[in-house]
Amino acid sequence: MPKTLTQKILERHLVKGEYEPGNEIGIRIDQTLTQDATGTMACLQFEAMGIDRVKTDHSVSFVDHNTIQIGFENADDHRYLQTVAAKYGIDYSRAGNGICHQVHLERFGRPGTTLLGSDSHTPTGGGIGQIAIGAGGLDVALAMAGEPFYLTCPKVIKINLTGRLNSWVSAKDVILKILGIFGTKGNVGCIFEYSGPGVKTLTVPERATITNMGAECGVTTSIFPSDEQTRKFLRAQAREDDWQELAADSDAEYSKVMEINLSELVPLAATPHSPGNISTVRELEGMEVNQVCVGSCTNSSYRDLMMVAKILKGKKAHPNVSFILAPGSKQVLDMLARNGALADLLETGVRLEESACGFCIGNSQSPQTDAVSLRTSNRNFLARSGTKSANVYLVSPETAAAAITTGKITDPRDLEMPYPEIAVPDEFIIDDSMIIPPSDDPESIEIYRGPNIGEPPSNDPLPETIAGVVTIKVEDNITTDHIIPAGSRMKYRSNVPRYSEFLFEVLDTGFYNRAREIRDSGMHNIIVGGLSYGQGSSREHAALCPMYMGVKVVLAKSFERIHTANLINFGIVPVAFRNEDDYDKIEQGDRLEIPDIQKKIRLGEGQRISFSQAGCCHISRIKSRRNRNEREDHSKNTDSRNGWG
Ligand code: MIC
Ligand code: SF4
Repeated sequence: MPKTLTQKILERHLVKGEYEPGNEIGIRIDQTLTQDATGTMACLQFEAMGIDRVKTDHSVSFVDHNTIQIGFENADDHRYLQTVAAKYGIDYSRAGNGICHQVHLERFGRPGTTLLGSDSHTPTGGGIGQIAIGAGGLDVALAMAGEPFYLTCPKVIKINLTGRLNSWVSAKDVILKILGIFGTKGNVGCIFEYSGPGVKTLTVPERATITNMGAECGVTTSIFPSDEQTRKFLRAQAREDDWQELAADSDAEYSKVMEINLSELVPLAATPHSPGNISTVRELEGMEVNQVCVGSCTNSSYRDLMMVAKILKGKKAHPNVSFILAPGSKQVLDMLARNGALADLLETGVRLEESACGFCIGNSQSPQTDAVSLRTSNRNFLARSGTKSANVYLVSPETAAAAITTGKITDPRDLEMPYPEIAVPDEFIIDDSMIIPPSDDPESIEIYRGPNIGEPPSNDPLPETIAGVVTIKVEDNITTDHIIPAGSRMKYRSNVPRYSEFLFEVLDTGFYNRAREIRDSGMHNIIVGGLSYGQGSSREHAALCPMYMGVKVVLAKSFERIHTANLINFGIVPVAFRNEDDYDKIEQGDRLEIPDIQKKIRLGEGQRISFSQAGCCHISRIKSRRNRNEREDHSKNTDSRNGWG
């Protein structure tokens, strides 16, 4: 029976269930990655399991998100992570060594293995032929403890690549095209598997751009075959021994096939405020630009930064454009420093950030009010840049570079210069000195706990009856950035009570006070959402903080995968409306009762995701707190508490 590449790798790792799309399966995890913003919680959870040493082949703890140290909190977290890594057998990649996905691809990813990461862009590893999946910190902590990772056995969608990219069109345009086709919702439970003659025209870093941003479609992951391009990349990383050839059988069957002719693609952009809003750059050209940010785990490889450096050589950043650059890794920065490209970039007037997530997560370089900001990153959700009024456009490094010199959105095909050719170097500079291996004497390691490290809050058992109030009703496509912002708030990740104060602040600053009052009155908080609730990141704080505030149920039209798992892990029941029109019948402030909830979950036969998807929970409204007229009157009231009390 011919097999897809996904099936081959998953079957080799299967420890529970049968490989059959839609089934719940458990897989063995070979490698894990954590980053600091999700990693402190994951490490606290791992510590609580009382295990001496991680049980994976390889676990790495990266510091890349909270590297701006204003106040003691982030530095305390870094030190905590370093001591945990030393004690429990984890490699520790220090702040400044680079973004977890970029560094993992360069130094650790191995074709044919499984990687679980507490970050939604873990699928970057699919560029090297890994089944690389993003998850919440608790799931990653369990994988570090040797437990299987449970997931819905995915439907495999083949993306058949033909042709070859034209000059000035690059991998970012490929994934933007795919986002334009598949959108950001409705793809839960699928994997994109790349195939076809176009695959061999793409290098590993280009493939990694595509698999990285596949996360925005909501798929479980994306994967490329492992071929001569993969071998070349691994050889240049002095890791050829990690290579193996991997491909789907030529007659494998897929749940769907999508043809993409690379030769037909043109420069594209994702327009505000979703990576799924796709336009051609041509349609946007002429728009004045205030800021251009190059970097992030999507587009900060050697290839991408060399492209920008070569396009800009001898030119200056436009006076109205603030040009920011964050190299993906120390390796990339070393390469640029030694081959002279860094000097070329400095001459343009670039503002250099350290090798880290930087601007991408809004903890630095927030643009001016109403700015147009062009970024090579993967998410342009409302307010994620740190400036709510800013309009962020996601583009390729080529399109970014064009705007840096012209000060306007410019189709890079109009630049009057030959297209720079950037090959994968024969040898990358290998210097792993910022990766600290675990201690040989773990018993001697004392875990450092600064005042910022709190115990993860615990939950009460799920009651038989949920009797609660709809504290907030939100629309479709609510991302975890809406639920709990990152940016300048992220330093409270290890302090759940404090971080919870920022829940939903992008949408409704009254949420926290309402939720606190309802919780303290002994009632449960209920969130009502639309389609694709919980898009975006893997941050479990989008469940952990609501749990702390007494949220017991999220009722939505549909949920995204990682967020569903996080809700369940923290004892919040995700319930899908059986009939989507019921969404319109519920208002903020309504009281709802869900009787026998535990029984209903058991009837779902323990299939945690199918429970919510089946919508098998019957909801009865016991009474509406106000009638519709009162609600309308109330909407004129500016009291942030929304009249509850
Ligand atoms: C993101 O890009 O949104 C993040 C910040 O990397 C998150 C993780 C986090 O919130 O810590 C992600 O993608 O999972
Ligand atoms: Fe970091 Fe941005 Fe990548 Fe998230 S998307 S891991 S914040 S670079």
